[in-house]
Amino acid sequence: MAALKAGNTERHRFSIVFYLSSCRFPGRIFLLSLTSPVHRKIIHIDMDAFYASVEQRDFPEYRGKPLIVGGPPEGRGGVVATASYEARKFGVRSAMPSKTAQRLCPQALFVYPRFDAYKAVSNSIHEILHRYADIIEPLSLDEAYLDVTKDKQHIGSALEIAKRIKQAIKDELQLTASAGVSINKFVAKIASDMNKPDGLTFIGPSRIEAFMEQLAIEKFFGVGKVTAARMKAIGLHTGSDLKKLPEDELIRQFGKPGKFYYRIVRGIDNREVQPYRETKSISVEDTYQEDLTTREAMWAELETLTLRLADRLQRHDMKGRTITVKFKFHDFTIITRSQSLPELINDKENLAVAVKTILDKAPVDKKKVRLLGVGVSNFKTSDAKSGNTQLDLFQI
Ligand code: DCP
Ligand code: MG
Repeated sequence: MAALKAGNTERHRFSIVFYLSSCRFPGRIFLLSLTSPVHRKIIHIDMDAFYASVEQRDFPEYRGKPLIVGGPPEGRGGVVATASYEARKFGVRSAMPSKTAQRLCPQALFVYPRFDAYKAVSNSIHEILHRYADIIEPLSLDEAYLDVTKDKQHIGSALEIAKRIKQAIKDELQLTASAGVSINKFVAKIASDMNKPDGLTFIGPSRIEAFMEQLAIEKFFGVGKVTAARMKAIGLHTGSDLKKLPEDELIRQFGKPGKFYYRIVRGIDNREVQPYRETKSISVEDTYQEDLTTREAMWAELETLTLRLADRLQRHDMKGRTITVKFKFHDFTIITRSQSLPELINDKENLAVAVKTILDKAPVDKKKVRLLGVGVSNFKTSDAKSGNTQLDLFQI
C-alpha cells in the first residue's frame, strides 16, 4: 500500500514537470528551474528462489515442498545453489553445505540444477524486459537493472512499468519476480529485496536519506564482509553511523572507496545502467618499454600475444573468422591489418599462421613499434556468448 501511495506521488511529479515544460510563455525556463531535479527511473528485477521456482513450475510434485537445488547431501562438497521458500523457513540458504541443509530440514528434496532450463527462462525474461526498456543491464540469469527514464511504452510511471513486468512474467512464465523502483541502482536493488517474494517496492527521492540511515552497513554497495567487520570494530553499524563521518575521515579509514561510501550513504549513486553489448571482437595487446624495430622482435611478441588470445577465445568458447593485428608506432600513429579466413578458428596454430602472414605483409620496415595487438572478430552469431564480461576490445 505504501508503495502504491508513493507511486502516485511519483506520477504527480511527472505530470507537473510535463505541464510546465509544455507551457508556452516566457517564464517557462524560470519555472522549470524551480521544479525538483529530474531524476532517473531505475528498476531492479530479481526472480524469487529462481532455480527452485523453475523446478517447482516444471515438476508439480515439488510444489509446496521444501526443495533444495544443488549438490546432494551424501558425499562431500555438495552445496546449496538455492532453496525454495518452504525450505528457507528452516534456515536453508544458498552456498550452505548440502549436509548442513539436510540437518536443518531433513524432509527437503534435493535436485541437481538444470542450467539449460534456467538459461531458457532467463532469455524469456529478457524478451519481456525489452518490451519495456532499451537500457537493460543483466547481472545474472535472474537479475537485471532497467533504466526506464525513457518510458518506451508511455506507461507513465516506473512503478506501473514494474508492475506490468511482474505480471507478464507471472502470466507468461508462471514465475514470480520481485522489483525495486527508485532513482538509482543501489536503492532499486535494496528495494527489490525488501518484500520478497513477489514484492514491489518503490523508494522515492524524499524517502531515500531516511531509508539509508536505518540500513545495516553490510547492506551498502561495496561493503564486503571484511570492510563490514572493520566498520563495526569502529562502531559503525548503520547508515546513520556512517553518515556522521566526514568524507576525508572515511577516505583515511577505508582508502579510495571511502569517497564512494560517503556518497552512497546519502543515496547518491550515479552509476549508469550499462546495457549488454554483444561482443564484436576479442583482442589482446601490449605496450613495450623499448620500441620494437625488427620483424623478428615483433614476431616474438606477436607469438606471445597469439597464445594469450587463443587462451582467451577458448575460455569464452568463441571462434572468429577475421584476424587483425594492430601496430602503434613511436609517433602514436596506428595501423591495423586484417585477414579473413574461410573457417572459424580459435586455436593457437591457425591464429599464429594468420598473424605471421599479416606481419609479413605489413609496412613496418624501419618503423619503431611501441604497441602490438592481436584480435579476432567476425564470430558466428550462434557462437557469440552473451553476458557482461568486460573484454579487452579494440576497434577493428
Ligand atoms: N545461485 C547459486 N549459488 C549461490 C547463489 C545463487 O547457484 N551462492 C543461483 C541459484 C539462484 C540464482 O543463482 O536461484 C539466483 O540467485 P539469487 O541470489 O537471486 O537467489 P534466488 O533467486 O534463488 O532467491 P531470491 O528470492 O532470494 O532472489
Ligand atoms: Mg533471485
